[in-house]
Amino acid sequence: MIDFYYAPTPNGWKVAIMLAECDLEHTTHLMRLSQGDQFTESFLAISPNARMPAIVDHAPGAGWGDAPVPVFESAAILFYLAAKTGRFMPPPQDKRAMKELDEWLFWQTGNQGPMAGQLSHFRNYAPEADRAYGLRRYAGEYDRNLGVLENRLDGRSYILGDDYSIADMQAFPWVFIAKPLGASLDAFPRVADWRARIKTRPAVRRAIDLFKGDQNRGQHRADNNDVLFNQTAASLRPRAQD
Ligand SMILES: N[C@@H](CCC(=O)N[C@@H](CS)C(=O)NCC(=O)O)C(=O)O
Repeated sequence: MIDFYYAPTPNGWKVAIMLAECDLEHTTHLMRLSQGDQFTESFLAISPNARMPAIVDHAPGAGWGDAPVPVFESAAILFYLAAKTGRFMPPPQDKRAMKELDEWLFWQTGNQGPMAGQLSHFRNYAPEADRAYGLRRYAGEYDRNLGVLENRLDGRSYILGDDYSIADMQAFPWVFIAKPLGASLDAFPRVADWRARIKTRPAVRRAIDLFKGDQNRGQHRADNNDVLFNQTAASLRPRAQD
């Protein structure tokens, strides 16, 4: 059994997609990020970066010992679940394909994800007066990353080639919401086709609908919520669970 710590955001969807694709038995724990669930002592023990998604696998299987396995960071979770199930990753003996999987998981984690996240921040949550430069900078970086993906999809149906993999699950959610981020996919036809192919998968539909009503659609912002925004190291002082 797997405990899944989740909020309905693009980063949460990545793992929700994989759990649904693999039909893995799990319990979803909805996190109220605007109220500080990410800073409770019990959650920080699982995810020291105070971010969801995270999982705890209570039946990790051969080679892991008896203790439950906690995993934080979406790419690490997807990789862990792919290795556990043997699904949505290349055969481990194909070293070149595995190297490419690593590259695209790291690319998303270090580039597309944070740039899109900052674009969303400056578009939806930053104080009005402080928006302009950040919006310009991260809209440009988001666009640049769409260009990287467009080039990669030249001659490929999916990021690693013919087969849909965890690299696609990792990158899809931030492309899925291009329109609300103020971006158009018109200049990126391969990305648009790839997005359309992935969007129709039943597991993906289920994942992006999970706790949809609990999305932060601009109601918790930097000017009205000092738990989710304006964080510093002091934010990491564990709070009691309520
Ligand atoms: N690189 C991380 C990013 C995770 C992340 O930024 N999660 C956000 C929600 S989308 C979060 O938990 N935010 C809580 C907070 O900012 O306090 C991953 O891919 O897992």
